[in-house]
Amino acid sequence: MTATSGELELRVKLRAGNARPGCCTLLAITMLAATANAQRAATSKGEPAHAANLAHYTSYRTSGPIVIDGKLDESDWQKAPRSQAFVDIVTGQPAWFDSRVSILWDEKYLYFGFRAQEPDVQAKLTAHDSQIWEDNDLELFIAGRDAYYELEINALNTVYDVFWVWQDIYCPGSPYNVPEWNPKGRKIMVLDGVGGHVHPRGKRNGFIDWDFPGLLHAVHVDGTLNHHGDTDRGWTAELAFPWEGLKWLADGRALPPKDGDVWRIDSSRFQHFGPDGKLVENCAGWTWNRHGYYDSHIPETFTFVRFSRQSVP
Ligand SMILES: [Ca+2]
Ligand SMILES: [Ca+2]
Repeated sequence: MTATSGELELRVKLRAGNARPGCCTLLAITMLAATANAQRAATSKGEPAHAANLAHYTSYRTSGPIVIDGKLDESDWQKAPRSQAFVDIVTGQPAWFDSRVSILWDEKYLYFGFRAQEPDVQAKLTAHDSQIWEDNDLELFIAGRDAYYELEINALNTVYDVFWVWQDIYCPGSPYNVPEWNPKGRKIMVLDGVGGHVHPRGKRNGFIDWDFPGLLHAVHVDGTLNHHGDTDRGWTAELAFPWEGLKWLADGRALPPKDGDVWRIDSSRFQHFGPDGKLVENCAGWTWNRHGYYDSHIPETFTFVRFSRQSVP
């Protein structure tokens, strides 16, 4: 993949001309329209993208320390609710391997713990911010009102992370009119959708050169990495995000959250190899909720994660 004019080409064919001029005073209307358009688009295809069909998850506080070593052997991880098994991103049909996520938190961190069944754990990419989707990976998205964060990780513990800002929020008075989110001279991607789907809100700037401050991450392989002659059980990933790094997505919510605060979060997995170990023609995408399109970047389909101040029951 070559970089031109500071922008990376995307793995998908981008469609031009879909951006709308932004205006902060019309933001609420814009958001409602975007949501309504997304729902209409989904309805016209019979897709369950509306909120009533999305998962709700309760994230509890930890009762003890979480050691970021990739192993989910802390009692809090053992007791924490697990998501439903990820399903096909387009159809909602069951995936051929089991993948689940749990989310915990404490005063300093937001924690993710992934469990991925996998009989042949493999990965090749080792450079930070390389194209992790070319390996089998686990992914997460955390959405705010006008921006969202994306992370991908492979079984070598290599991370790709990007902070995406919707272009329509760049206007006078916007909190994103600051040097940190000025795309000029930055290594960015511009995306209006993935896999032929175009989001009604239009384009967003992806700051690939932004790295989540203070992120801790580790993986554990339950089996042998890149050894095809045996049968593995899978791999787990464990991540800790300092709350401070989520300030751009808080939209006035407290960090750490107050009891009952709700955030929109997604988790997913992309899988290049079938149950027979052979390369599949089209990389499978499995998500917490069905998206209806082969597009991870649809915040309206993200799970409702409610934060509880209770310890894990
Ligand atoms: Ca651990
Ligand atoms: Ca990055």
